[in-house]
Amino acid sequence: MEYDNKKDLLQLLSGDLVPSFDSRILVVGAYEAGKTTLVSNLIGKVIPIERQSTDGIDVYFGKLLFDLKTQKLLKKTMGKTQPDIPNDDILQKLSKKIDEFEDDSVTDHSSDQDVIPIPVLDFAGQIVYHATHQTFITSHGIYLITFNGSRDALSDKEDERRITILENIRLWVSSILLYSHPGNKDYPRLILVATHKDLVCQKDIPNRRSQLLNTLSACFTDVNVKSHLMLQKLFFVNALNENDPEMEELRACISTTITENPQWGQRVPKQFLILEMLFAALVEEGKNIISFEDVKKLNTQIGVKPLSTTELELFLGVQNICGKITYIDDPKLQNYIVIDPTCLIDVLKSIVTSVPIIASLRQGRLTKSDLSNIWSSNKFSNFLKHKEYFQQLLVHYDILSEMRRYDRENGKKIYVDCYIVPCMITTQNTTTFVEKHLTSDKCVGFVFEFSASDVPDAIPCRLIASILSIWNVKSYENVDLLCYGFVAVVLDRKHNLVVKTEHTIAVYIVHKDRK
Ligand SMILES: Nc1nc2c(ncn2[C@@H]2O[C@H](COP(=O)(O)OP(=O)(O)OP(=O)(O)O)[C@@H](O)[C@H]2O)c(=O)[nH]1
Ligand SMILES: [Mg+2]
Repeated sequence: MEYDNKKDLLQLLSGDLVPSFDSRILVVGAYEAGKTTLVSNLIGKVIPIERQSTDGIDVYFGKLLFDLKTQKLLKKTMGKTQPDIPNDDILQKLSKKIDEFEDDSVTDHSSDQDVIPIPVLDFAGQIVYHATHQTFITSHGIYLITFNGSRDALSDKEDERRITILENIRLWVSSILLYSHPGNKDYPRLILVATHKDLVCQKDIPNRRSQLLNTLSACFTDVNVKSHLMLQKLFFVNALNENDPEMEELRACISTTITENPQWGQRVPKQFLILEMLFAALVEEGKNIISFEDVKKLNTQIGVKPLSTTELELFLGVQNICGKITYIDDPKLQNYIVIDPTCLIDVLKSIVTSVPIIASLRQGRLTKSDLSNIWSSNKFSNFLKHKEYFQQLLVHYDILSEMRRYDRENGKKIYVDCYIVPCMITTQNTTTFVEKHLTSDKCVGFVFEFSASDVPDAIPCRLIASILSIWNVKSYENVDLLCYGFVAVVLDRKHNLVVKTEHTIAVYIVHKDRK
């Protein structure tokens, strides 16, 4: 099978190739750091005056335009037409478009094709979304790690979890490098952007900038991290001011970084580009999920030689790695493809926004019927149509943990009507369990420390999800020991398993009365 795949790939790559210009900008950082304001300024959109917290993720697809001739980002995007994909005859027109594209040399295009749309993803700073952000992290992205530069990076807490600005930056750096699996020593590129320059006295700005840079340089000393992180310069902007010269410098820096990406201008099979554009056209029409069977049908209508099924799977796999679609090669999930990347966030949003109605969610519990109820509202009816798929997808990403329980007698699976949602747990452990039972004469434990970085949020959630899928939560002093960063489960009559996640991950096996 592997041999066949390789052969298919080689054959595919010797065929009709066209250059692909693909990049994305991801703006991350703590809650209220100024991400949305920065993005509006970057893309030339009206800068919001009224503060509105970002809910989930805002994706401005194609809003930032890159001019291939000047190799620069265009400042104002208003008035410039987006490459427009017509609804009728989509296939024919797309394939014609690709033909034209292929005939031109890279530097000599006719007007409209000079401009490549670059998606800008504006992430929500709230903790609850961190667990899903991993699905958007790709190795060919440019990340703007944003923070409020007017505050003290070492001591000012800027987050619901009350961690410092520096700790928040460290968390983002480690998550990005962990999830993007960098195959290249420079990419992804991480650029640090401090906002709120206007709140610092003019004469103190140079001092403040070098102070921040020193703090950051002292924090990131690992060579493998430093090669991705731009530490020689700190952009310090007033994100509210569209004429801030440093905004222009930031734009220029992003332009250069885009072209330095080894994948920029890489040649790909023509069919890949046609199918990709076709997906984009379907998203514009409001579709966010399609079946594998439908993709197969589309593939036969692209006007050029269709891809074989293996090649099609390869294409979908590549698109998934790039974060453009969700295609999971798992028997329970492979029949559908989510073509709109914001869809997963909307699924999570559907759960998050239900907290006031479903109180048990604060303890991380959600019944299957509650989930169906949430999705029966008009807003989320699309998820109800593909209920099985989306439930499985949430389980796959460890957002939902399925409790797998089996009958002792016949080994058959028992139906459990409840999911656990680890990332939603907010209750704190107020019991005396830790003092009384996590003591050296009753337990053995080991602690995982992550060298060079902190523990990304999704890892403890994943660990807790898999533990809960197997064992039952321990009840102690009439309280379930399932709290934020702390869970205890019953292994057998004498033993409990405890997991504590703070800056490290600690796992303990606790005996009822002795070691
Ligand atoms: N004075 C000043 N205010 C800023 C600057 N950047 C952002 N703000 C303000 O800070 C507040 C938060 O900005 P947002 O852009 O919404 O922050 P965010 O990071 O997108 O917040 P979330 O989406 O909730 O995580 C808003 O009231 C902005 O007007 C800046 O450079 N200077
Ligand atoms: Mg925002």
